[in-house]
Amino acid sequence: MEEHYKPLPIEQKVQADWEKSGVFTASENTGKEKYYCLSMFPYPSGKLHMGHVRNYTIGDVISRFQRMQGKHVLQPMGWDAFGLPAENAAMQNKVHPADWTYSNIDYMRDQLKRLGFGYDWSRELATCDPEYYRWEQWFFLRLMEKGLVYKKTAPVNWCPHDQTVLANEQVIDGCCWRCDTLVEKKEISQWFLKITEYADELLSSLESLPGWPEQVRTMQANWIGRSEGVEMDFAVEGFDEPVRIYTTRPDTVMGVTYVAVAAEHPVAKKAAEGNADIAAFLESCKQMETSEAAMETMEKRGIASGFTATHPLTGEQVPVWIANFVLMSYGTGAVMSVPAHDQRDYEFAKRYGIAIKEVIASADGADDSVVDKAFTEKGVLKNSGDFDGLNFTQAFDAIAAKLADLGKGERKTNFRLRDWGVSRQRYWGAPVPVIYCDDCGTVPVPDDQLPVTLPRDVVLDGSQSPLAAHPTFPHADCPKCGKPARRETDTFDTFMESSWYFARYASQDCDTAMLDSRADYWLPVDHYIGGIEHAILHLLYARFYTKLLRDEGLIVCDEPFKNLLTQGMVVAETFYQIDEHGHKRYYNLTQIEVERDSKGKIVGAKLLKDGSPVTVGAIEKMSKSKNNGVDPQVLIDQYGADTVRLYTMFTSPPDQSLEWNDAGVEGAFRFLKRLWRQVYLHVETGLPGKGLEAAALTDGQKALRRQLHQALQKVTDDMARRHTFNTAIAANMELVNALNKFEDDSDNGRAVRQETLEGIVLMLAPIIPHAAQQLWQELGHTGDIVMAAWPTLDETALVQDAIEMVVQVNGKLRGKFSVAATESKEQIEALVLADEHVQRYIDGKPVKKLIVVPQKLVNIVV
Ligand code: ANZ
Ligand code: ZN
Repeated sequence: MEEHYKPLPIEQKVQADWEKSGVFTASENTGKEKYYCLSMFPYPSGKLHMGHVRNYTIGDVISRFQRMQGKHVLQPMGWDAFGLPAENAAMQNKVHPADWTYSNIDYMRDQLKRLGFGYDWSRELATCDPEYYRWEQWFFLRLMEKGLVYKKTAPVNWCPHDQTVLANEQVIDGCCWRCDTLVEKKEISQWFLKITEYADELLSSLESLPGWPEQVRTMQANWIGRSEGVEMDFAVEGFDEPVRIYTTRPDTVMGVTYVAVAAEHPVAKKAAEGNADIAAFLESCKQMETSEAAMETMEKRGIASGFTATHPLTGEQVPVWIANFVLMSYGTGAVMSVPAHDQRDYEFAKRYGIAIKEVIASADGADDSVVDKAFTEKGVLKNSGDFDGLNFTQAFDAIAAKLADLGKGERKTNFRLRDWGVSRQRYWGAPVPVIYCDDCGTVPVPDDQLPVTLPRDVVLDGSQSPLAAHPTFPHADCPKCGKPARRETDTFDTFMESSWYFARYASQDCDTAMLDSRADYWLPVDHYIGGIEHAILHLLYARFYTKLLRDEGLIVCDEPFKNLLTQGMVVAETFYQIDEHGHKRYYNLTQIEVERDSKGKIVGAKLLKDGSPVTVGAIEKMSKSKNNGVDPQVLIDQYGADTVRLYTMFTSPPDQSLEWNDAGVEGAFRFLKRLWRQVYLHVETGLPGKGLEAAALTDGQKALRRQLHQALQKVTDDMARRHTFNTAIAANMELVNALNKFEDDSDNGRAVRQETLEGIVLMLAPIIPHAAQQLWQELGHTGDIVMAAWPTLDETALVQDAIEMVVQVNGKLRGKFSVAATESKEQIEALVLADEHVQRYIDGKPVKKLIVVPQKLVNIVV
């Protein structure tokens, strides 16, 4: 055996062995329990960053651990390969998006292999491959047949100078990133998927996911935003149709003092005719941001429409206002306003001098005065005629029934969730497979003409939609009547591809169908690992797609991901100088020299190139913009993959943020060297000839075995249930320390050392698979540790037969004592009192009190 740990040749050799034996190629073996472990696939941006390394190490550790548990494991990998950065790179570097993407994939695939991740590479897929997106197009047409897709106009960011649609990230401070022209909102016709049809199920089946973090389920539930309420009609003079409002508080209906409508509401439009002030107000609402965060904080403004509405229950006339906080896209685009019990309505009423009428009293004597703010709690009705005295639920039911009787309203459930707009006016995406014919209308591309592939020869200059501007792509013959027609030039949102890739891995090579029976074998994914930034959209769309695939009869499961682990961010210090324009200029750790105090904390920094002082900024997520990334490749080259894997798993539990620390990497490397040395010293003197003789174990041997099996018990739980790989590693570090002090070269001693080393190597194999493989063989095993079984717990080793107890006399520590674990309290008392040493301290005085705390201490008071 080599005396020193040399990671690079070992890793190369071990990886070549895996490649040759194909251990990670998964088939559909029905004899064993399957385990599908999946990490979110990367966007092929160029090279791996530390966040990827962490994410994929977690997934690999879980996969390898489950394999050692005897499961039949699938762990695939692929590429989320469509998207805007490829188009930007194409413009900057004059390289085709396809070439850029595929060469990035090649580079990053090598990096993943270099890290030793146990992927089944035979199932690799890239979403920009026509063989992948053809099935997405095919499925879209199935949804179209079912009426689950439709077209409607929706606003986009539009640059009037470049005549192009901009993605949100291409709008910088309201201007076009390319030419700085002020961006406008433009309404264009786009494709939508009816996710709202599944809103109820997407919400209710969250309950079937106990393996998801509570926080993520809450985020999903809030995003779906189910609310139960009532819709009711307020007749408005001069309109044939009454104004229908939506409220979740019908119990407050007697406190309505005005009605408010959105700027896009028909009543608002009509009011603006011939009224310049109202028209100007409506115009100013157009520039408004509609994000929820912006809505919360913006100034509530409005204007009286001049119309009045009739209260459906009292017949009273109330004014109709146009208000910027009422959204046309939610509910009915109109609300009944109850300033006494809604804070927003309250502020609005105060500002514009509108009446406030209190109708809810506190049910539990709390302060319900409406003096400087609304009383928004649910309570008991007052000033509400026949409804007085009812509580919220009673009032809800009574008022809903009354409105229904009068034909003026009904119960209604609403969702905050909107339908999913999937059209993008970009090049690097899957084409929407539709043709427009003047005679036949919107015609789907026939299945046998799929995939509709992207043309390669496009002009990418950012000034127009490349597909629309292509000389031939937009021209197609109508599949129905054969006349010249127009091809759709929108492409799909890239979330479309990432919503079903996990299923396709199961049937990756199937060229006759989107999925085959293998999908049912592998799905659902047993463990899904990825960033918290995907907690809402990606996961929601993937869940939605799963239900769509199920309803199309392609799979049977209802939910795609049984367990979910959301990894924390990788964060690091930032370093900057302020330049002559007052802007922060960030420097990478490699460009500066840091000064640390005795505890290792950074206290100062200067620039390497000129020694000028650098400010140490906040600790932030590693990112390009803060220039605080650490290139994993540099570390892999220097220390090897096992050290990088060990470091990322040891530094913090996977769901918490990992604060980068170079010294920690060095520490991880030193540990591997120590472990190597222990095996080396053991192996060099010849492997033990005999197994251990249990009956003849000494106390020291028993103690080491106990520590080993206690560690095994803990590590198994850490790996399987808690996913705290950091504490699993720490337990093994302690074992290595214990071995360092274990100087027993008897036959039994050597056998115990062999057992301990094997235990450590097996327990760490999921984390440091290359070193583990080599050490496993040095310890005398021939097979591949990838397929080795997880060590079995020896319960008898856990039994402690001698316990160290502390003896105190009058509160002072007077000695330590080794007693048999089976000894009774009385026996211990007798033993202690008979001890010479203790006798000296008792000094012939009568014993007033003697307390035995089992397994810990004996306290004597004299
Ligand atoms: C009267 C009322 C009285 C309300 C009261 C609340 C408290 P969720 O739970 O989110 O569904 N609302 C309805 N449509 C709206 C729209 N298009 N834009 C802005 N606000 C709208 O919220 C429903 C509540 O939000 C409704 O109940 C309505 O105000 C408002 F003491 O009606 B409420
Ligand atoms: Zn036609």
